[in-house]
Amino acid sequence: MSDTKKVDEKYISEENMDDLWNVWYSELHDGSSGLTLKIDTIHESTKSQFQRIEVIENRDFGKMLVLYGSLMVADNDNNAYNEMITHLPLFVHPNPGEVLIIGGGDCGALTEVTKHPDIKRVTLCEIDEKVVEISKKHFPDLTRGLADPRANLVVSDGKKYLEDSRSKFDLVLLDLSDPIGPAADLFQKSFHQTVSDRLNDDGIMVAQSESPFYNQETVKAIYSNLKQIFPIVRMYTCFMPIYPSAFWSFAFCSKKADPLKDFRRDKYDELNLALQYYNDDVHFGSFMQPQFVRNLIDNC
Ligand code: SPD
Repeated sequence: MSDTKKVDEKYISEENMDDLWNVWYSELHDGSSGLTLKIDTIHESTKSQFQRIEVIENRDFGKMLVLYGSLMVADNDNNAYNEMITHLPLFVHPNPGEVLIIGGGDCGALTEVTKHPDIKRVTLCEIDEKVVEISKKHFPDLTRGLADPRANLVVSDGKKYLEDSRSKFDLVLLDLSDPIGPAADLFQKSFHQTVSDRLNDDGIMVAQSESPFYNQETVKAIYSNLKQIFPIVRMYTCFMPIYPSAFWSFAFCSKKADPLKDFRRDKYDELNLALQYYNDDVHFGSFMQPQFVRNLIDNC
């Protein structure tokens, strides 16, 4: 007599098919640790002339932009980075009129800059047009600033753009991906010197400077180079859960203004911006570093 076994109905019932979705994003930070997120939806998976581009969605972080397998920005985790790279120097520079952003194709930093009414022009120089195009489609809040009449989008290699340009800027923001791939040259000393040459006498440059936990050799090299170019170089940090170690750094580099002495409280109070991360306490607190970070940058 044959013995017929019933196959588990859980796996053949159509209404349960969604529960079987089990697709994960894993980003390794140093080859043995990293961040893993369950993907609810894959919105884009494509390749530009420069890199792979993905837009994926996770329950906690919302839509996320991934370039070459590295998380760049998320609907629910972008305020810290975008507000800190922009508002902090904008509330230090005495009169920021001309702002240049190199990289930043998701346009989050550009949109923050446009919240300052005194800015005359904000130029975004992004090498990969497809990043801007995909960001416009999936991140309408981040890209809102592109519609501002003061926004000027240039699709070009940032290095070439600055080398060919005779323009001078008050503030240059290096809103770069990582020191690999299309942005690698923009982390080098020769490029930082080019930026310094294009800054006005009271100019400020802010560069994203990676994780002080995972990228220690990179951090040391960046700060050692910057200190040879700018009279004032200070690290500040923020909390960014989607980036390696959730602890991210920026190099504040200035020809004159000191972020700890020249905070424009009057302008900060006047604008009274509705922000999520940056405020007057965070302005000062973000320059206070734990000892292991001081050890990296103090004597380099
Ligand atoms: N490993 C990810 C580092 C990303 C830093 N910059 C992101 C730029 C987004 N505008």
